Amino acid sequence: MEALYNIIDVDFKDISQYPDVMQKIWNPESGIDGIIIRNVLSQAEIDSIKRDLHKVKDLEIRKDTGLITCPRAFAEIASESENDEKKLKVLFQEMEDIWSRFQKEFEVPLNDKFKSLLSTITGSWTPEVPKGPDGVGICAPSTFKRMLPGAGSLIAHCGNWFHNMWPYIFEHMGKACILKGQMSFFITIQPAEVGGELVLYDVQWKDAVEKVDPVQNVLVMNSGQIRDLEDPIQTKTLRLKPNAGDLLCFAGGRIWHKVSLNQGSEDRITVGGFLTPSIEGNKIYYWS
Ligand SMILES: O=C(O)CCC(=O)C(=O)O
Ligand SMILES: [Fe+2]
Repeated sequence: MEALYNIIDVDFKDISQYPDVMQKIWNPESGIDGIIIRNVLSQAEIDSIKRDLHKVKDLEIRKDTGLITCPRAFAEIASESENDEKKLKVLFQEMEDIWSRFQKEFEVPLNDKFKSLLSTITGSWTPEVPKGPDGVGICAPSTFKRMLPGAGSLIAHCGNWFHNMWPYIFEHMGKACILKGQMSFFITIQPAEVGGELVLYDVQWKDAVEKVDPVQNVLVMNSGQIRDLEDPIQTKTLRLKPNAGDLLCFAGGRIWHKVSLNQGSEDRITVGGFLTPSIEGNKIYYWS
């Protein structure tokens, strides 16, 4: 049976075979939907990151009963800014300060790491972190997500679906980058022992742009049909579960996806964000 999506699986030492794979993932016609790059972090680096995470506990934001982000991610900035430019600037400025603290607290230089990792696969695009309005502050280059045992999961969504949810902040982002078709990237720091899989559905943004309601995993197809994503008869899935130290990039803007419940006894921990090409076509912004 043909695989639902084409996700390249490669060890970091062989990454030179895919110098512009991000440009391909971005292009829905290329036939490539994602890449798992194995072993971008060593066990020693993972252990070090896990240790250092304890130093930034005060920057954790609890999103719901099962999900903690650190530091605050884009969605929180969007809701806290209350569509006010002054508040947005304050939040982005605060993020710049938070990130200089991150650089100090983490022995592994997370931002440099992502920048250099991404630049091996982005071809002519140079990775860069987006700035706030009028160049004030920065977006977080990446954030940690902690999904708690027995409670952590993500409902079905795709990146494009978020753009209408927070029109104000995305209007700002849209001045610098092409939002539609944004991509997702993350390194797994600690996979769930059981569950906690990234589940890609066989439905894309071109097929469906609406859910019956925000919390149920049920889509209203463009044809008007209702599609239950949890019903295996109606919906095929591709389930991915990278190991600790693996980087995954995928077309999360256009592919509907979820994270299944963490059924293990420890946290599922990842660090990552989104990727959007600049309007001029020479950069790729990474942010979370
Ligand atoms: O943590 C994950 O597996 C995926 C998170 C997500 O939804 C994304 O990266 O777009
Ligand atoms: Fe996502």
